[in-house]
Amino acid sequence: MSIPSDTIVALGTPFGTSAIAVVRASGPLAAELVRKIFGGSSQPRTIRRADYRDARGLVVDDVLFTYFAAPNSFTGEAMLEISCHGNPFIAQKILEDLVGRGCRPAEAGEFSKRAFLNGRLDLSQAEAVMDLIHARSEQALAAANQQLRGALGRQMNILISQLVKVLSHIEAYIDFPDEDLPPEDRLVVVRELEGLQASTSRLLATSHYGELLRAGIKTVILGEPNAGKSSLLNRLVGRERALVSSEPGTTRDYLEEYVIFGPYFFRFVDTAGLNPAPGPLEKRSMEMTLEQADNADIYLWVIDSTCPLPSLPLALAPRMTPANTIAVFNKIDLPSAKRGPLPQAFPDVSISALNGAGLEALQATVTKLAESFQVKIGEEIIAINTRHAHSLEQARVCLASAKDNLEQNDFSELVASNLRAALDAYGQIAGKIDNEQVLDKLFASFCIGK
Ligand SMILES: Nc1nc2c(ncn2[C@@H]2O[C@H](COP(=O)(O)OP(=O)(O)O)[C@@H](O)[C@H]2O)c(=O)[nH]1
Ligand SMILES: [Mg+2]
Repeated sequence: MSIPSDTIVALGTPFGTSAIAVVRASGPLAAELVRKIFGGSSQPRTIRRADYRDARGLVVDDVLFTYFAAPNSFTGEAMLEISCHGNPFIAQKILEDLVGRGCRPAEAGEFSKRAFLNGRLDLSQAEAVMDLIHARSEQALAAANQQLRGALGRQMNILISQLVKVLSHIEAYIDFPDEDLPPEDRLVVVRELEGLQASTSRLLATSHYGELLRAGIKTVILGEPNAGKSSLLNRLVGRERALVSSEPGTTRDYLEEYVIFGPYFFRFVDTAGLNPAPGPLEKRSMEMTLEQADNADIYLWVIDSTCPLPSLPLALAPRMTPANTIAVFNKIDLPSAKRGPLPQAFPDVSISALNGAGLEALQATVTKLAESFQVKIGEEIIAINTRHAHSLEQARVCLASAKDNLEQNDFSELVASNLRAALDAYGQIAGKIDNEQVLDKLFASFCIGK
């Protein structure tokens, strides 16, 4: 990939009326733009106030601008940031003027792409910028901030250097096949590979948490008709979102609402009641409930505590475990029926959706469940995305076949090529794998080892 040589411009803030709008340009024209538009040269990283004059010399707006000299900018190129008044018409005029002066409108993500091409960010950090922009909860923000500061990149560098070490061992024996590898050495290599497999799996395990942080934690409220599911949704949301009625079967399809509890962002889904003997319309409603429940992260099983304990539908029972389900005994403002044991050791909370009793305890329990989805990797929050997961999955497959071969005492090119494929897969995460560097390392260990 060659580094682009044109100057791109774009509005860095949303198009609309606001206090200010920021237009930014990145590329070799930046210094010249400062000179031509504002006159004189500019001190880098210093905010200045000036009239923005278009190519005809007409004042467009009274603006603040900052010039960044390469490579000390977000993209690593010379950049110009202009804060104008937040009128879309002004922003548009400035953009048009900059294009008239030789800039090109930027494509989506192009500033970050340049930052990556110029080595300012690795790929996972560039992705973190997007996560940061879209973070909707405390924890999503913390994970994005850590990834931006290179947490995932550091983990990958550790794995890459470990793998390079294993690969150099193997390569040495391919190049010198007549030297038998002592069994102890072989065992060391196998152990190292196992270590890599374990670390890869640990990182992969953070993928679920990553999904939860990015998409919200899908929490499905289910239970028998009239158990109080819709009343609970209204309580959780803090307003009358769902229709509540003493008539069973009020909720026909499902309702969704997004709520932030503690450091997490939840997507609550209120569903139609689970009726063991549904009528034709109810049958479709229940199918929808099961569809929603199929990919839920957390289940809130609402149980009317004035009634005997219902049983869980067979289609759902295997998916609901103490790790993802909370039994919510509702209507504790009424005398409760004698309660049998729960089918599993679900954490349970007693509430009244009517008067709000127990709601705080429920929120705390839900947050605790969400927390338990986090996989600890050192002190840092790692929450990989699907692209990372795909690469790690590839690496895992390659490591497994390499290990299979090694265990059969096969120190062939096949093992080495599997390990190189794993290395490539690791490299895709940060987006940079310098083959020359790998070779240098190989040679270095080759010389020392021999
Ligand atoms: N006493 C009492 N009634 C409740 C409570 N929660 C819900 N209800 C009532 O139970 C009925 C069914 O509630 P609803 O939320 O529509 O249940 P859903 O069918 O599970 O969605 C309504 O008449 C509610 O007012 C509660 O905590 N205490
Ligand atoms: Mg309902």
